[in-house]
Amino acid sequence: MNIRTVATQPFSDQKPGTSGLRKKVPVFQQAHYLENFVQAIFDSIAAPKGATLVLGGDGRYHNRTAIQTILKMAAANGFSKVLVGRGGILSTPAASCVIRKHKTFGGIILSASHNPGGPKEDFGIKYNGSNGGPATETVTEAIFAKSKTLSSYKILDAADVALDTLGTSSVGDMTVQVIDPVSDYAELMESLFDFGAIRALLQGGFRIKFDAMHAVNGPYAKDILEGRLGAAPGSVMNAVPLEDFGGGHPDPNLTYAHDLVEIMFGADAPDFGAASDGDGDRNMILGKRFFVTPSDSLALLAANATLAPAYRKGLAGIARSMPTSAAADRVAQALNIPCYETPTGWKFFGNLMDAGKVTLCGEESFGTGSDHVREKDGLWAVLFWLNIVAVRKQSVEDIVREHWAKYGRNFYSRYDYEGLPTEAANGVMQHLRDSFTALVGRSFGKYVVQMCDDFSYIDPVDSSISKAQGVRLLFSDGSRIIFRLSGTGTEGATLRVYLEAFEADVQRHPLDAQVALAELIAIALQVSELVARTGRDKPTVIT
Ligand code: G16
Repeated sequence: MNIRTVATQPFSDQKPGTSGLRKKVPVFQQAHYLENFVQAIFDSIAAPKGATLVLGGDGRYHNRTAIQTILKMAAANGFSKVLVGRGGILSTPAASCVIRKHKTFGGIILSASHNPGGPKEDFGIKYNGSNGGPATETVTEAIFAKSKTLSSYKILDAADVALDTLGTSSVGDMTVQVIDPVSDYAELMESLFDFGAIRALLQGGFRIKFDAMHAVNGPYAKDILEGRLGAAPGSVMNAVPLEDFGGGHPDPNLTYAHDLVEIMFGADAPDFGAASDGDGDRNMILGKRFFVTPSDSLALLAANATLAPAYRKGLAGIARSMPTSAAADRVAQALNIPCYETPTGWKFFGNLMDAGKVTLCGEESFGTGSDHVREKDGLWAVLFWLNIVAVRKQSVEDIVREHWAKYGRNFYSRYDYEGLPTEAANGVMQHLRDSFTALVGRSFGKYVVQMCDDFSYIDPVDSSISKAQGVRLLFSDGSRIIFRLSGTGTEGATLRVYLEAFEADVQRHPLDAQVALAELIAIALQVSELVARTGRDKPTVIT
């Protein structure tokens, strides 16, 4: 066994973003780049000798190469066992499930989530701790600090491991166990939802379409939806994970999941449609010619939670990220349970779930999940919806409309300006911060600015403080405009503008969110000087 200590120059650009380190593939292909970051992880987490690690990714380009490197480094760094998904595949929620079920020390997930894949596209890596959730701020900071000062890393000279057959092999003294990436996760889903009721729904002619977008959830959806639940063959489309996601952008929204959107808004639309992203943690829910916003989806799941076996006893609380609409807050109020508002990023929910303060969490960015794992979970959300539909025996649209009639409707939309020059995007944010004093009290037609701030959060569990999490303009009628820079892009900057207006009486209001939000959109553009400062007169994506 030959452990080599290889000299590395430190890298200064390995700061993990909202969800791990994400860069273009050629950046990761630089000599020692991946190795430097992996060593920084191993040095920061201080795993005891003999610890077990989980390893897998969304199957994108560079996944297999990176897995071989990480296995050899894990062996050189004293791990005794690594559980790897067959073919190097593990969806993000499945990795979280495996870490928890097998009580491992932690896991490494290789993914750039919803970003495109391929030789010139994105790759990513993140560390999840023993609770199955993304590394906390403290661990993330430690990894970044290490990555800037390392002078060497440890790696074992060994042959590559066969990843495509189940079973065990060795890398030096370390055991590598290739596991079925789906089975632990599928069993967990069966324990949460009423599979009998969903099966009966599907047998009764309820037609579904799930777009796996040639990403990681294909095998999971095939096994669970078509296999265990008996959905018609072909209900799962784009089911084979491809290294470049078939050239698509594996982000389940109305723009990028256009194949599915065409089907669901077409003449022969199925009753239910859904999609998930590159690593399987995001979801989009559609009814027949009907889109459910992620914010509404969270509120709906919370309001109907007791219809699913796992949540029959009710919810401890709900958490949503700050830009997510307040629809869930209204449900929490009705249920008399707490609702927490956190910064964007799933890691903020982990503490709340570990402390038993919340059961359901959700984000406007197509992420919903619960304390069954510590990641958001795309297929889980789909099964939850199917469980609710199976019990209520109503269409998705009817369920949502009844919800609005009861709780009122939070009209919601997000405008994304992708690939902006970083300086221009920062300029918009700074201009807004400089305008706070002038804005407070100002009227724009019926909208009066009541408060402006840059959101900051004190974690109720560990008291850590996260500052500058997004500029908020709060209006006296509860409407909101939020400006925030994305933490997941790899090219330039992405500026997101989130718009929300509450309407208690849905009968009185136009049904189209863009119509309902037109005035707020105009205000957002006016106060931010976005068009002049960025040269963009249109967003790249509207959801
Ligand atoms: C990641 C985090 C999410 C967060 C999202 C925000 O998602 O896991 O919790 O909502 O980033 O993205 P942005 O900073 O671009 O608005 P994912 O699916 O990329 O892991």
